Amino acid sequence: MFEFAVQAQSGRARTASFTTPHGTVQTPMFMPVGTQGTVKGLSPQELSEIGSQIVLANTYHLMLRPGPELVAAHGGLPGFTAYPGPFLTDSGGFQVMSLGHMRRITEQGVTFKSHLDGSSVQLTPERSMEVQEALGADIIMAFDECPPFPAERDYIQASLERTVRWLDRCQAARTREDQALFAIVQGGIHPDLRQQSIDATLPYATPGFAIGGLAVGESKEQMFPAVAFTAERLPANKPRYLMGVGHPEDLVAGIALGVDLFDCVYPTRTGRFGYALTDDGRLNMNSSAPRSQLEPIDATCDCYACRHYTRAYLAHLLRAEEMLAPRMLSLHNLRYLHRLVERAREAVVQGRYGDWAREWGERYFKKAL
Ligand code: PRF
Ligand code: ZN
Repeated sequence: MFEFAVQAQSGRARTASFTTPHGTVQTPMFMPVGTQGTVKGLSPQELSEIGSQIVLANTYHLMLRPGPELVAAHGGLPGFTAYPGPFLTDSGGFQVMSLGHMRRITEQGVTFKSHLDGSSVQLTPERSMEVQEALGADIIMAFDECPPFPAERDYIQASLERTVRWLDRCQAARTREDQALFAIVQGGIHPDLRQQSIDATLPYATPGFAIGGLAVGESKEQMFPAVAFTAERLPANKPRYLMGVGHPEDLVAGIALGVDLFDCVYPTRTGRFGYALTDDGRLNMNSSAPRSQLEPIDATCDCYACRHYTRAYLAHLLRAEEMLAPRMLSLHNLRYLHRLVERAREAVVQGRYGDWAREWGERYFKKAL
């Protein structure tokens, strides 16, 4: 269980399989975000059809509503949601910081006011493990703190040290053997702080490691060196998960640096807003051009929307505010990212990842509109 088997390598990029109780994940992989136990607008059947292999859900939201006991009464997330594959749950700290108000961080944990009813809630490493065990995902995340950007260096250091103490408490508190606990490396964009976080985190020898604390407002020129620095210091025989990153160009660049897993609301959120991802860049379906275009979003895409609908029809649905539009654009965008990682895996197997990535980037950034 939780075996990570690297099949091929091309530069620092690699392709591997990660075995969990609910199925094997072929990496590199993009995880759709199903915060509330649903990828917005899409059924589990649709997710399976487009090649989703693992779905992310959030401890913070599900703990406040409907509560972990109700999910546990369904046998955990697979029974509750009818998505039969693996889940990963995030630990809650990051969502508290972005959604909860009046939060207070102490050594014990985070106290915050619920965004639903304003009630006071405490989340600690122990409570996060308890809730994540009840939710029953195959991969659970350590309870960490992701400082905002920018933050004082001293604060980032104190925070990463606390995150390591919280990891220690997470490992002591958990009771299930059938869930993989992933540790999260912090340290902002400072190489020495990243190093400190890595040095303190690696001894926990968790079955996977996440790169946290990035994509929080820093520039890409600041983010990627930190990804590169961290990824190359993480063990080669464990999956590396870059949290909250998922624009197409970030997947292509992250994979080149040895990242295996990604998640982001981007494909579904931008889809709901009327944007479609393609090899030629992001298409604005709200603009006037698509209204008369009789071709699919992407003639090479095998998603339901591209096999059945013209751009003109989808643009019409969007303008009429029909709910099929955000559904179909979410479906297409997720399929686009799944095909992107499929192509990346293929390029790795062929030993030409660098060339493939360059060719992909040249076209993606050429931009028609
Ligand atoms: N920690 C956790 N979840 C996260 C992050 C983090 O640092 C990020 C950073 N972009 C996204 N989601 N626990
Ligand atoms: Zn499509």
